Amino acid sequence: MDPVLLVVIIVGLLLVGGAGAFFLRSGRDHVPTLDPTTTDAADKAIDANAGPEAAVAVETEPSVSVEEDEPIVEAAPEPATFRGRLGKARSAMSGYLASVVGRGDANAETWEELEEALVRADVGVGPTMEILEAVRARADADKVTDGRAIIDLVKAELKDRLGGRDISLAEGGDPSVWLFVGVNGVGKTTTIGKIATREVAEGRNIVLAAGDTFRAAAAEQLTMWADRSGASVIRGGEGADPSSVIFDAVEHAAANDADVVLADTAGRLHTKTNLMNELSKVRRVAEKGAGTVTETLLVIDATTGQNGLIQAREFTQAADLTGVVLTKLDGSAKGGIVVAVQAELGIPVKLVGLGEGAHDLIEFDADEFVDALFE
Ligand SMILES: Nc1nc2c(ncn2[C@@H]2O[C@H](COP(=O)(O)OP(=O)(O)O)[C@@H](O)[C@H]2O)c(=O)[nH]1
Ligand SMILES: [Mg+2]
Repeated sequence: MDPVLLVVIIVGLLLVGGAGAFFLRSGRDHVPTLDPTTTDAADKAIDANAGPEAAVAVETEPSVSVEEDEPIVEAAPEPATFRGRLGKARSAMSGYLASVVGRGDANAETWEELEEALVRADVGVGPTMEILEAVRARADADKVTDGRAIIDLVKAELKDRLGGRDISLAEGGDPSVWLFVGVNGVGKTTTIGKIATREVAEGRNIVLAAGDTFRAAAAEQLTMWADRSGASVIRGGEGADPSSVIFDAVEHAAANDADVVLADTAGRLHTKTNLMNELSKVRRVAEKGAGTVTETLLVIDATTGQNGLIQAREFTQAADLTGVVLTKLDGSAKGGIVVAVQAELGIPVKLVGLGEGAHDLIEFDADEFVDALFE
């Protein structure tokens, strides 16, 4: 081969390869990472393995550094909506609903299909029967026979049952303390991070309490969220008494005029008595000083469906719950669990997690939720 041609080919290949590598690299550099190991803040914590006097580390400075010559432009986050994130739940029901609509006038199969649709969405057998009974009565009274109109009655019934609750997060302490409880992995720490992001953006002074002292990684994860949101975090060492960490966080909040302490807890559920003792101790100690516990929120993972309800019953008996945060509704075909949770527990679903990002948390709006589920 002509040596000149060979050189041209080699130079060409090098140029193409170099450009490719450059784009890959710069692309990667702009991807925000959620990996807790990337924060060095965790290393600054003082390890303390004991009692109420346990030393705690205070993190207030975000450890993010931005290089001047290469500004990081983060795209504005797409706000999470029910409509955008409930695709799985919607498709679990859509076949049955289409069949009901396609039939026109209702017959016995219509009611069976509606039942199947609601049970598939994890509304629960009991609530499904109650809802359909009410809808049947309404349809009879109003002489409604068309399938689509009956679906509208189902939607109206669901909205009635789910709506009209106070979903605000109560305050009134100085500081207020919001406790987050629930079994391991449901999304407590992530939810705290999301709420911190929202509250700090509204100009509020927020303190996170790393009350899950069972695993070192839990405090690191919370510290990462504190860094990202601009909240401060109080943490103890691995195995420290959770109550003492929360106590210290309340003290820190009071001394710094903070508005709210968001308290993380471990999701251990050895026995019911154990859980009850632990939660009542946390609450007592949190209120020992200037703080008042104004919310105790149970976090439930929507993908566990009816199993989440079993956990919920345990926690309802162990603590005075004020609300539920239902997480991972984005990845769940079981959106109807909202109905089951409210019917069974009688406490409102206040917030819903629709993803892993900082902005993927929305207030529970019954009308929007039902419309998104049936669209
Ligand atoms: N898709 C999705 N994932 C979530 C949501 N909330 C939490 N997660 C993920 O669930 C996992 C466990 O969350 P974590 O907050 O550590 O749970 P904790 O053990 O209760 O504190 C993590 O991978 C989170 O990113 C949500 O609303 N949607
Ligand atoms: Mg956690």
